[in-house]
Amino acid sequence: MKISKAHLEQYHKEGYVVIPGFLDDATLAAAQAAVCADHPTPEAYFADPGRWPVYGTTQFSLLKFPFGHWDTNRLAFYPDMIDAAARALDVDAWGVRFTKGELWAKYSGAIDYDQQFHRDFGNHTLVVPRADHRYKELTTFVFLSDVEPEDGPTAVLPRHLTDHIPLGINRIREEAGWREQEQLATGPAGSLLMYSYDVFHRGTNLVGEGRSRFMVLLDYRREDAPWIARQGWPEVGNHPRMAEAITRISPSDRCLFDIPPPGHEYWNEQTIGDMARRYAGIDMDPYRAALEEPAFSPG
Ligand SMILES: O=C(O)CCC(=O)C(=O)O
Repeated sequence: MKISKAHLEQYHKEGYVVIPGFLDDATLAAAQAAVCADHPTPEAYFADPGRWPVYGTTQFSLLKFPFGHWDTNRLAFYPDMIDAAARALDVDAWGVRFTKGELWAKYSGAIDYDQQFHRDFGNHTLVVPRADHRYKELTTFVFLSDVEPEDGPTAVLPRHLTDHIPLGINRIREEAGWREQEQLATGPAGSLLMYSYDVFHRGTNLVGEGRSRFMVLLDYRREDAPWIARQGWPEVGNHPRMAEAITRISPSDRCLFDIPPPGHEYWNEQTIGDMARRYAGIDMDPYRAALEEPAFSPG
């Protein structure tokens, strides 16, 4: 589902928005089935939590992109996601960059998932957000399971409560009564949470028996804000799932990883031919066509 103007306005005004029904049913079902390539199903986990000790050693029980299955990886390129990112960041689709992907599973009782309120920019950039919202980063959480209050929803402080706190500060003390004012990002599987990296939020604990939460977290920035980064994509360049993604996605989606668009001077007969050798099955025709038509410009 394309996000609406009202969703975008809420994202800009309060720094976050939850959009129920964002994923279409088929994409959601395929992604839910694919999660077990990387994490145990709730049935498998709760049948024998001791078999999965990693979930008891850290609350960051997540896998970084690329994940173990195309059906979770492809969420990063879901057309309505790229549309949402482009509109939130005020660029066209060719101008969006992908900065982080995480597939995060949480199971109640494994560990305490409670967090302090923080703004994400602390480990997303070495500089600070701008108060006029230029060069924003967009964080998204794609809900692959229903998230009710007892399922550890992300808790957010709407921007109007915290805008007076200088943007050099990325943690706030708990005793100030913030928890009474937090909003819980709940929603059914298929929902999307969007928030900005200057918004205070925190992870909450899963309470109750046998609860679990599965999320895909995808972050995006504008092409002209290279100081925002979480993952260096070449580092996973030899991962077979990365090669699969680069092969399958469109030229504009490849720009998400800073691969030059068709028509860029990087492309010549040699680089086009050797890309086809590196990525068996990749369609390099758009790059070849742009060689023959130098006036081509993306978008
Ligand atoms: O998992 C969540 O709901 C929030 C996590 C978070 O904010 C973080 O780890 O920085």
